Amino acid sequence: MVQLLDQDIMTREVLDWKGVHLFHAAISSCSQKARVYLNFKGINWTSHVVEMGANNESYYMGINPRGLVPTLVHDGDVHIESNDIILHLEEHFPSPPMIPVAYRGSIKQLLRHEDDLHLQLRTVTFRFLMPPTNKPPKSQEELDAYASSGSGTVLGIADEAKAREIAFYRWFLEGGIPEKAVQAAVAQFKAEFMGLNETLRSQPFLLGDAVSVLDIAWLIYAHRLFICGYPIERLHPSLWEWYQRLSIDARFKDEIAAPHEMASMRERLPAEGRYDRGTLEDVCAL
Ligand SMILES: N[C@@H](CCC(=O)N[C@@H](CS)C(=O)NCC(=O)O)C(=O)O
Repeated sequence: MVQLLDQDIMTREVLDWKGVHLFHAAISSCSQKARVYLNFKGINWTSHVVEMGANNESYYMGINPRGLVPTLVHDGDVHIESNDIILHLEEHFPSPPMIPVAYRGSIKQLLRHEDDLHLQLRTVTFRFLMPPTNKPPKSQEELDAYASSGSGTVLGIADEAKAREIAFYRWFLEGGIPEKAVQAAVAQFKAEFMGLNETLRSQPFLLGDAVSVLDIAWLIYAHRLFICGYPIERLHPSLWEWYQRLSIDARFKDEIAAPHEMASMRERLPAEGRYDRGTLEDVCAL
């Protein structure tokens, strides 16, 4: 669990907050995951929307030293990392349970495996979904400011996650995301999706007969890949059936479809020129 220590937090006002507060952004996949989970649990929470850009300003960097969303403030304790946020809430709000008893020992590892692909998800997103622009998403000056803002520590230790973030955004200052990185990311998702598809051939949900936190986590990824142009239906029919079944459930639908800019994106991509350098299927030879 990543519950920050006092010394990690510079925006001190949150330490006095009572109840469940979530800092999140509409189109952020990790925020979607946390919101879907909150919907399933029926937990009352206070929303703090973080506009992209404001996540690197000093107020938010003082709450989350990585400058990433989501962040949970629960009765004055600050938790980062979407999967850890979910696991923390599951401990405090056990009903209805969203981790089958048989998986209580392994769920952390299963979720970590999903989170390990987060930068790959962002790679595919920036390549196929973001509006075309010649301006890098973050300038060198912005990256320098990011490097030195916030406490710089997580759990009291100098945080290495920032370096990964900076390396990702430096790609855009050096000519864009390398095509090889896009292809490698999609290949990793394909391998994962093949495994999930196999599981879903014999059971309705990833951990058995009931929806679990693992379904939430992977559905968000499957949705993002789908709107980027990944052919789930053609390559992974059981995964597609699961995705179709779950994504019409209001607890998912309201979070993954609500932001209009995302909802209609798959349809708008060709007209916006996103496919001028090839569709995901072309680029990744799927
Ligand atoms: N492993 C982290 C990843 C968090 C993350 O990368 N969040 C993205 C949105 S999904 C973000 O805040 N991006 C802002 C940025 O790149 O500046 C988690 O699960 O919470």
